[in-house]
Amino acid sequence: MNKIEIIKGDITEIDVDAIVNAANNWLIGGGGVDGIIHHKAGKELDEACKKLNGCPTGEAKITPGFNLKAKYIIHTVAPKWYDSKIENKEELLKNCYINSFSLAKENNVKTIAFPCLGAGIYQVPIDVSAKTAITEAINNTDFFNKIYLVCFKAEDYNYYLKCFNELAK
Ligand code: AR6
Repeated sequence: MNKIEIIKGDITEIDVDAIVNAANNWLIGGGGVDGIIHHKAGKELDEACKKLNGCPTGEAKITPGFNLKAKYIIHTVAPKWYDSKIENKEELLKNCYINSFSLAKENNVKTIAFPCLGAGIYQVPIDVSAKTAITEAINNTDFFNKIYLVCFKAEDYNYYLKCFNELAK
């Protein structure tokens, strides 16, 4: 289990093969972690994203990392938790992790960092976020050398740690 690390901080500062972005369906840089990633990666990322024809919720697309330390950015779109029209939100969130991991494997990514997908503007509850992220990370430890689950807020970090200690027993 030491291949999984819960850390507190800014995902754009981490030295990994790929970071995952909590993007929107249009892959147009928005707010939150997406905004910081687009800002730091530079204009070339905006251009690369325009060519991808968006990304359906739960799926994932890949670009270079451009000015970031990471070689790749994997863009995935979490479900809007507040949207009552979406019925299978938990499955869609799980698919974000499954499809991001699978795209990472196809590109021989060995170290990867995830933010708490959906847990900001899209309002995924922190318990659902932690359980999904940690379960899917545990399911993928064979291929990867390191999986970082990066929490920006102290309260999220504390919750993730608690959940990790329970699930990784
Ligand atoms: N490093 C790591 N995590 C961060 C950082 C950072 N630098 N900044 C924020 N977070 P959010 P979502 C955390 O809102 O909920 C955008 O506008 C944050 O504390 O970035 O999936 C997109 O374009 C939270 O835990 O993404 C979409 O429209 C987590 O990242 C929409 O927001 C995710 O919060 C996606 O919403």
